[in-house]
Amino acid sequence: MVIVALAGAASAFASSQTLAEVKARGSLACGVNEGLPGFSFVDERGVWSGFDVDFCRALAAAIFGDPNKVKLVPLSADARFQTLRDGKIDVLSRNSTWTMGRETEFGLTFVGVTYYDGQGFMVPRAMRINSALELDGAKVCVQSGTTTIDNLADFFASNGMTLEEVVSSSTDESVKNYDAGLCTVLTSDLSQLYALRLRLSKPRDHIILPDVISKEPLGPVVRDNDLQWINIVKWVYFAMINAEELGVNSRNVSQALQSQKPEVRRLVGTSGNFGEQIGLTNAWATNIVRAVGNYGEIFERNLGSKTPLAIPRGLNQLWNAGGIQYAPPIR
Ligand SMILES: N[C@@H](CCC(=O)N[C@@H](CS)C(=O)NCC(=O)O)C(=O)O
Repeated sequence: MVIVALAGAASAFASSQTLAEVKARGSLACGVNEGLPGFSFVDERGVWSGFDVDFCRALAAAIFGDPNKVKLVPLSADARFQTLRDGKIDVLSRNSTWTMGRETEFGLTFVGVTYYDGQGFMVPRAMRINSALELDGAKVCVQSGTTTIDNLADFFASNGMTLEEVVSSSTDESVKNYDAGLCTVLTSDLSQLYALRLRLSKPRDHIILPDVISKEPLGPVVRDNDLQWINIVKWVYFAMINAEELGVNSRNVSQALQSQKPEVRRLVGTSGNFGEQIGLTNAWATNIVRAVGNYGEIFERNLGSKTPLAIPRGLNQLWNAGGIQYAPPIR
């Protein structure tokens, strides 16, 4: 019995390490992309914005009640997982695809899919190509350390086509190479193709082919050895989805505190103590929504129809509105 009790105490201690460190430091260290409009982008005044950046802010809001208590750490595709493994960041929120190998090889875990994406191709309109199956022999610009480069090889091999890869280690370089005509095709996650097209000298001269050659479930990543931290990051994402589903947003969240609806009360913490059970306060979800909004607001602000990217919600619509974004209930 004594042994069991000690083992329980030891694991409770081990499981709370990351949260304790973040609180002691007074800020969250969140790994993000070095520069991808819509997802993670710093402007000339040094202000960061984007879908992945807002996730970092949501997590800071849940922990500290303050979305600004976050240090954003820009990371290349090559460096991101090792940096997380090494403990230099608390969470990675950087357009990263959930794959089995990334979890097993690095001892990491993806907490959910905040953005369902897929890989596509961009080509000059003047090529008059309608399908990726017409790309036999093409020179393709692609970035190292990504699922993109592996899918590219698989797609060409499985369709009996050859290609010449022009590999670079940053998006900047890939885009420059493509714009300079060093390759005739640029491949990446579709969401990124929309963003990267805006950086070309003549965006209108380029089209995105209709083919989607892979599944790219993108989401936040943490180390796999801290269950409490895994739960915090996971439920921050679920809270954003549940808030949208329940109609709770940044404008009406104060009224939601008066709501008598049981599901809304559990979300905003006026009933139950779900926040405290994961090591936060019961205002955790209210603080998220007040600071950055619900999932739909975050999507629209960064990627939606009123932004230069104008990406349709598609698969990222809620499950009850034609998409597959779905969160377990808070109860
Ligand atoms: N989702 C894919 C691709 C992610 C990725 O890093 N894509 C590149 C190509 S656009 C990128 O975002 N690069 C930005 C940078 O390195 O600054 C993955 O997880 O491997």
